[in-house]
Amino acid sequence: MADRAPAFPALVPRPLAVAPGRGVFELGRTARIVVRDGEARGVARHLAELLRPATGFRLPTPAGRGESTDGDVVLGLRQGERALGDEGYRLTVEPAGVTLAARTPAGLFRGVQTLRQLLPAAVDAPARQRGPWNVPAVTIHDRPRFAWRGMMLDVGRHFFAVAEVERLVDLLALYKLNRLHLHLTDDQGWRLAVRSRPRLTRVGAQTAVGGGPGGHYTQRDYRHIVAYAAERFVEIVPEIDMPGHVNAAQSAYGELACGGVAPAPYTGIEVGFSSLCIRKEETYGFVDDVLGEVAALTPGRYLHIGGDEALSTDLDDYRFFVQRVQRVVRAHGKRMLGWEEIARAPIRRSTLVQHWKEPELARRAVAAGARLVLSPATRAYLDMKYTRDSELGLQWAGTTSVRRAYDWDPATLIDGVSERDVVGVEAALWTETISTRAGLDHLAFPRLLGIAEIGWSPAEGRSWREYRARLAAHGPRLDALGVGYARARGVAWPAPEPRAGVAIRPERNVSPANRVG
Ligand code: TNX
Repeated sequence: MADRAPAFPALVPRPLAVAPGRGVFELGRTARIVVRDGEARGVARHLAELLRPATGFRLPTPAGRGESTDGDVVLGLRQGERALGDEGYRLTVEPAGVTLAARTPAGLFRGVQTLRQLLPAAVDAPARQRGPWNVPAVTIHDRPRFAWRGMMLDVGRHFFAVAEVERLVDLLALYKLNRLHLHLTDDQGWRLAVRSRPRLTRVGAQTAVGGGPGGHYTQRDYRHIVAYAAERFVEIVPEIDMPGHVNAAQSAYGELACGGVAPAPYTGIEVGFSSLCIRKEETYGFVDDVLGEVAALTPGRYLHIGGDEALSTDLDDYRFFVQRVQRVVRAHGKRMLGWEEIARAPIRRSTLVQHWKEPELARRAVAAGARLVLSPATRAYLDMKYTRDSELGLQWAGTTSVRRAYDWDPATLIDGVSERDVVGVEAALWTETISTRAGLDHLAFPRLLGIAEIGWSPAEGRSWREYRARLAAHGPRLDALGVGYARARGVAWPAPEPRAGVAIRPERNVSPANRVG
């Protein structure tokens, strides 16, 4: 895939190695998705479900040692192939059939996304489309550069319903992202039910930025999101932001404030004014109850304790708090993760630190032996405006074009921080200025694709010139999926095509989301 080559294959993220073959595979009406190992059955079913609506094919998923025949897609696990790693795969497309091999179901799942992206974009439409469903022959070897490839969604400032979150999980999966960090609590709202402290949501969830109605996830809702994500090999990372950003919690339980008086709900967008009462023992009963329930609900390995912008917490108190909470997280069997400010406190080597602004704090974390998740606000904050005249978004870290979100490298971002200090990258979508799917789509897409590629693809060979041609080819796919991405300048987006067989009047092809941007 040299710079001058056409954007084939238009895969995002760019795979490690692509070798074009001879001829074309056509996915036909009688194709089957044959599974060689029971463990891979779920992935085969998932692939069939992805392809059925647009193709209209049955795509049965027979298990067992069954022979495959011409025209089938075959999924198999090869535990022995160490070179494929935990998420890598090898995809072979020949005129006679498709073979996908990986060491793990997760690897097969990542490979399925590649096959999906090799098919015409219309395969991602929700209703029957005209074929043919051709894939040029190719062999792809692939594995990720970083283990942590995430996105954060702030459901505290504005609440996003379960269906919206799960739709986002589907989109993360398409681009091989594997973490969804949910910022569940902030000054403006507490969004997860906690059985031992029912007022957190009964009172603390009723507000949002701008005074909207708020909302929250029941524990059942949250479990549903976790399971939905797990089926797509996405790990949910829950964040309970402390000791700052706690106005909603204190509005429900006044004893969490040093003065013991519950503040009024907050619907503005200032930060840094609230703090838990650090030297009160009750505070730690609260922390233990909340983190205990969140840990029990979360099969993932990490609990994010926030720790950012605790501007009204005294520094010694802050250090004391972080150390104490670190013990609570461990006692509940999880690894702690926090925003970069936690590097001001003594932290364990196993703690992860999320860089967003200060290089010095990233260096301090590394000096303590901890590793970093990189979310530089000037690159990976999806809530920054694209340009000065963007309607949505903030601007405190500058404007972030599609190019700027793409054109950086984790190994050279921060002096004194090298590749081995970095577990990966995470895009962050704060929601002060958005409350709808359309707003989310507009800010996240297409910039999220760039972050996904930075997390997955090797640095060598990545260039904006080559990437933007591949990115353009994702416009029709995002259109087919109903994603209202920003058709930002600098990318030669193909004209949106009316969907064959769906409707004649163009208005009916355009979801409300597409009208933004
Ligand atoms: C900073 S980044 C914050 C958030 C805001 C965001 C807006 C970080 C850890 N804290 O509270 O929502 O800026 O871009």
